[in-house]
Amino acid sequence: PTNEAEVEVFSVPSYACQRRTTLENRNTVLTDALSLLAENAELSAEEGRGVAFRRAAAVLKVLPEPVTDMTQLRGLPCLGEHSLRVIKDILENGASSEVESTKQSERFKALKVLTGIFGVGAKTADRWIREGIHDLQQLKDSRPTLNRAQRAGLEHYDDINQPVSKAEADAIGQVVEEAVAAVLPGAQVTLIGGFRRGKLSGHDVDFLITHPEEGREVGLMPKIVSWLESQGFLLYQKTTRNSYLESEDGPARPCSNMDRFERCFSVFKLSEDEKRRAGQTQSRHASAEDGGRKLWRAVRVDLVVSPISQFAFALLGWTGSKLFERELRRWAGHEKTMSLSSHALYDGTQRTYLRATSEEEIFAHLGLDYIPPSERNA
Ligand code: DCP
Ligand code: MG
Repeated sequence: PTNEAEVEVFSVPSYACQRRTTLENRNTVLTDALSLLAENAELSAEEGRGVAFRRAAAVLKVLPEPVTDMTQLRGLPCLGEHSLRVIKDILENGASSEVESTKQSERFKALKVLTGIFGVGAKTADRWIREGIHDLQQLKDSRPTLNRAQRAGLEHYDDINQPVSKAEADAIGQVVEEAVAAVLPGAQVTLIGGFRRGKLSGHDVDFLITHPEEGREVGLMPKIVSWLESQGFLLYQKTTRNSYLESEDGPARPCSNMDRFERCFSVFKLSEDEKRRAGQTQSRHASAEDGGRKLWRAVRVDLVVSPISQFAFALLGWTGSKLFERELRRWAGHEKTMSLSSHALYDGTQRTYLRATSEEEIFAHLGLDYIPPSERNA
């Protein structure tokens, strides 16, 4: 629609889970700026501000045209005073002074470098910065006590901070399929996270594993991990009982099976061999030039095992994006008096858990139009 001044005016529903957000984005200059401010807020323990910037960026991601004039933003949801100021600055001056000064700030740069170490969160990075540690050399020189994850993170820093391609994700997928087929025939592996949404690269590779017969997945994760370890695929791994619920704000609790839901954080060793076997690189033989050249890379891989009864919830909960997930839970709680987790959906009005065997059913329970993974890139 257009208004009197003939400027295009957009209309957008307020929850990201009501919108179709593809990877096509006409406003990357604006969304990159707001995402950087979101990241800075998240790294500074200002979660509320982080979410506000993420929501604002997500609204701009669905606009069909580049924003050229502030009047086009009239009536759009989630654009607070602060985000509007940043957008205005960019439209008028080509850049936002706040974004530029954040990018240049020693603190932001140090937080980025230090949290780039797998196993290091904002809290640890902040403590190191207060101790005067701003980069990896200073960290190494200060000989801090590191846990096993952080030691692996530091050792494989460059690899882990290099984006993972879809081809690499698929090659790892083949190995995981092989592991699962070896330890529990009939178990199923699904690529989740950003790659399921159609992204061409990611910071890690995420897989969800289940078995069509309830209960057969019990004890599966340690077996998969042992197989991968015996074949030399794991540079690091830590298997935990799922901690997803504990980190969430919702009170959703599954009625049973929660202890079966396991997660493995790993650093995977992906060699040229696997990529070749997956048919992605030219067939070649080791040559003299390979002397000293590393023929593998480290990749962050997350594995999740779910019982089939919770599979649809796990699939929906682990496909993302993070903002899309957050908005689904906010929609459930605020608009439907329901509580959604990656295990279950609880209806607070009927005081009962709602069953679902597909993502489509969960959207239907929530009174939302179905949004396919490729349109959850909020
Ligand atoms: N997830 C979540 N909340 C968490 C952890 C995970 O909602 N605390 C979900 C949403 C994510 C998915 O799990 O999309 C996978 O997490 P990632 O951090 O790997 O995110 P992506 O796969 O979306 O991004 P990337 O491409 O950077 O890996
Ligand atoms: Mg991921």
